[in-house]
Amino acid sequence: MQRTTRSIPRIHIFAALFLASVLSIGCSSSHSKTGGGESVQVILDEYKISMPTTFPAGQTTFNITNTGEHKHGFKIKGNGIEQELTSGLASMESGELTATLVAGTYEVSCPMLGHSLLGMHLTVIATPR
Ligand SMILES: [Cu+2]
Repeated sequence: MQRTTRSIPRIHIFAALFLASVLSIGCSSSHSKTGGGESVQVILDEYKISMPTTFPAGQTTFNITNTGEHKHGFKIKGNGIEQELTSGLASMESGELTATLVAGTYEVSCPMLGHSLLGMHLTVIATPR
């Protein structure tokens, strides 16, 4: 019988790290201050966007991860601002979008065709500092 050395596939390590970060979102504040602004975690899935619905106005970096199986994107619109990820995120891919938000209400959605209608849209509020 042949002896084989079994190594843990890299993907499992990434999955474990990712799960750990998702779990930590659940039990701690999901936005935190970094350098110049606030960072907000966003999870995209079929067909919903999970993120805090209120966060402080100002420079905001959205750290976006697609945990779904399909390609998803991220768009934020409101108060004269309209920004979106330059490309969609494949399954388990992450991206970052930084926007300077004045206090007010914004519409967040997935720009992929039909996804907003399937539930990938959300109203969020940037609160005055
Ligand atoms: Cu989508």
